[in-house]
Amino acid sequence: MSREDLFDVIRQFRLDGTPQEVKPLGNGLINDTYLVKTVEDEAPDYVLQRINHAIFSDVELLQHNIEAVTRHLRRKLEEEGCMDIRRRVLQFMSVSSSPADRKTYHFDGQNYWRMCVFIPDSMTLSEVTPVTSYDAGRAFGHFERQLTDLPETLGETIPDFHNMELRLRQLRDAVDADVAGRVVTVKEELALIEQYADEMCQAEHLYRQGLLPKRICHCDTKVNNMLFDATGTSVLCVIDLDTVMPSFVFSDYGDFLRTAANTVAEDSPELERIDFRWDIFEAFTRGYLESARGFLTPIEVEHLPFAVALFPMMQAVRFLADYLNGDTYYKIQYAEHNLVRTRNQLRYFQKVKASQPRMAQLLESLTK
Ligand code: GN1
Ligand code: MG
Repeated sequence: MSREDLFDVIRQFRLDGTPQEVKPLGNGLINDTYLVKTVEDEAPDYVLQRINHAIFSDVELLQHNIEAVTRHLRRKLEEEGCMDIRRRVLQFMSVSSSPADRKTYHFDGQNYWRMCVFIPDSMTLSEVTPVTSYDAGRAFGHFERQLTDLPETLGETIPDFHNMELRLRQLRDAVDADVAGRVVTVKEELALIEQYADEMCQAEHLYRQGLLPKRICHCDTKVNNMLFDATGTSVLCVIDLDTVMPSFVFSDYGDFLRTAANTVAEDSPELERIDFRWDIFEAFTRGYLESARGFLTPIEVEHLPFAVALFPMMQAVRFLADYLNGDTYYKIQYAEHNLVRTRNQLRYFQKVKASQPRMAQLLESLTK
């Protein structure tokens, strides 16, 4: 995308200030993100995103969800008398062509785009300490709690996003089709996945029995999806709201620990270095329960150790399916990237499994 093309897109939005410079921002696996700097000191800078339309096929619904959530969070901050609202919740810009319905995305004939205010004096973390992990737990729990009384109904921006039964079906379909001829090379990984397949579908079973609720969750709770203040010590706001939708709370609790409590990055090939960080788990759990225990049901709490195992397994299933499908979903940097990611997640899953009894003990002591 040339600079001129990007400026054409930027001009479609109603902004304060004069856009001056555009440069890539962040390292998400899904959307393309840019920082747009404005000339004036008093005008905000902005974040421009090309929405991955292949993944988020219903952009109307996507932006409906995001607007409903940010509006609700802003209202709560106002009620609390918050003095720093512009740094505590994302604000999406409307396009100039539709002053009446305040549409917050632009379609250029090929791509969908949106812009939000860049939050100044903030930073993202790529790793956590027990201290920041405790803060993150509190913040994600708080985020869920704030949304328990959201007046609007949200749709699923990716239908059945964290439905393990569906993810397993997609993997099995990928095995049957074997379009990239890679199935012969991943027999061991497939066997391990199948060994745990039934156990990993517990949430869907409980849901069908009416024992587990769906709530509004973030569904992509990596630590880099939250902004910390400039000192990196306290959470300002939760970002990347594309996957905010009804799900099981396991999504937020389990997916955070999937990345944060792994001693290495999700795509590290150094399997022997992979371990489960108990200190991170404990700190995050304390923080999360502090915010969330008021609304969680006993069944939800009891299944939190299940959630810690579910997410690396689900991610392994998703990475492996993509590998078998010829790498059409996740951005990759080299041919075996998705396979390396799969093996990493499976090894981490085994480490998590070994710690589950101890997790149950901690939860019991924290919720007594
Ligand atoms: C994707 O957008 P990003 O990179 O934060 C993915 C998550 C995966 C993650 C794995 C919409 O998240 O579900 O857990 O990659 N998001 C979507 O790194 O599929
Ligand atoms: Mg992200």
